[in-house]
Amino acid sequence: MPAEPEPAPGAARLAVPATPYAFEMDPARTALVIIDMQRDFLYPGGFGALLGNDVSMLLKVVEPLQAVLCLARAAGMAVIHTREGHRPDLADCPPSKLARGRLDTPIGAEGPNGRILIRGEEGHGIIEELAPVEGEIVLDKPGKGAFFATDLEHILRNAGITHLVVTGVTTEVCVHTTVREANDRGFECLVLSDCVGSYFAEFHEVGLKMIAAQGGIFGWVTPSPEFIAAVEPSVPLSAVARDRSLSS
Ligand code: TIU
Repeated sequence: MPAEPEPAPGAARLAVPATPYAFEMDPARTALVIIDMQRDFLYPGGFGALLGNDVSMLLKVVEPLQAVLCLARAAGMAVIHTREGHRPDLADCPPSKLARGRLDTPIGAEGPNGRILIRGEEGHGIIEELAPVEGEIVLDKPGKGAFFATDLEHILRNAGITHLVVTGVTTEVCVHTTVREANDRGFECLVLSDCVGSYFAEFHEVGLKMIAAQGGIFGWVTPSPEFIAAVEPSVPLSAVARDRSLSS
């Protein structure tokens, strides 16, 4: 395990109030990770809906996440967007995943937003409100965790990233899996409670508790206003204003 890099000269180490205790981070060594904010999970007719879920449950995440993304950009933090999905020939989709749920419209079948969970299709894309901009990483992943069968760890280590602010959907599936994977690799993870969402209110609540329990067994949890209040003072006012106008 490589040693944590020395802080950059003049690096600001911020303390974000969180459960179970303050999350200390340097924005220059922190990435905002946005998990799977794709039409396939948030819109009717996609993979999430075909699994029998009420997709409207996830929409409440969009607005707070937009504010966090805006701030992260202004603060110069690395931004990583992930997308769950597969190659058009399904060569990277395990038969177990394809068969799971005994769906009438399985992964790869035609849906209202194109082929379900297939790269390049309309449904696979990230929703407009959170569209990636130039310079941000878009990471395609075949599994639930963002580290499985991807080059994410390599990308983070090359960029000197040690801390992750994790957002997106769903709390107990792709977010949880990614936080667990990141934690085992030595990354410090802060999950923003109102910027992650689940089709199941109960799983969302318990999923967040699981992360921060036992002294922060997998990481830290806090609502986005706490994160914004802690980071915003370190951002030049002009950068925040410019980014807000770009995102509106
Ligand atoms: N079904 C469900 O809750 N989630 C997924 O299948 N993928 C993600 O969480 N992204």
